Amino acid sequence: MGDDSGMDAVQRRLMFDDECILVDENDNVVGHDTKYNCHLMEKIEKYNLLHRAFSVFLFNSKYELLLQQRSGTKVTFPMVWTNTCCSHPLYRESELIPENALGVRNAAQRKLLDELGIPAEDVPVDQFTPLGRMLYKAPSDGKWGEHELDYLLFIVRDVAVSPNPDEVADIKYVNQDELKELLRKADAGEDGLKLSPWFRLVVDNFLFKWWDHVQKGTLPEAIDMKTIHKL
Ligand code: DMA
Ligand code: MN
Repeated sequence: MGDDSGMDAVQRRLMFDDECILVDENDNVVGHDTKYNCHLMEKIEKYNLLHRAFSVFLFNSKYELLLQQRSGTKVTFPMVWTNTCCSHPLYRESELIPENALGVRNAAQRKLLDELGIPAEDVPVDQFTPLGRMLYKAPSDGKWGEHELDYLLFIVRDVAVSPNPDEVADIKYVNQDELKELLRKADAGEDGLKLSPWFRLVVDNFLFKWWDHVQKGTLPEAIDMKTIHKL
């Protein structure tokens, strides 16, 4: 199993307390396992472990997207810039509710508070729009990585933010041009700037066209919860 003695105590606790939902490639629930096991590349490869996840994209009323830089203590993908908030719905009744992805939306509300200090009343669960699902695999370092079926959730709200330093090193709101500049810098390796692989997949496949829908008020036209995009 290797040595986890360098692992941050807060992140270690989450690795064993959080019970992720295992799914098949069609998003049927097939079981559950610890966050620890679900993110070990060795187990992912050996048992083809795939778990359910979500990625929130929160826009303010100026249609700027809130980004976060993950804390240096995260076990997977420390210090990379990514979308507003990502995590996993847990294997518990309130986060397994399938109707219009309510379980995932409940989990999103929980983690926006935990990671960014956004009060639940600022992000009512009925304000999230589930837009689509993507399946991807991404190694972090040699030992850890992701293999997820990821629900992509948009929400447009002005919110109070107070980042939790155990989770988040920095935040910023960007407009489309500012994000394009960040992408350019990341591609050029400038300023040591790194982006998460899942954020990059969303950027390259969906983000700008969905963002245009946000700005035009036509977001419902972009919803496709039938397809699971294998990326
Ligand atoms: C996992 O995010 C989910 C995705 C979409 C990568 P994470 O590593 O930030 O999870 P957590 O916040 O639970 O550690
Ligand atoms: Mn994961």
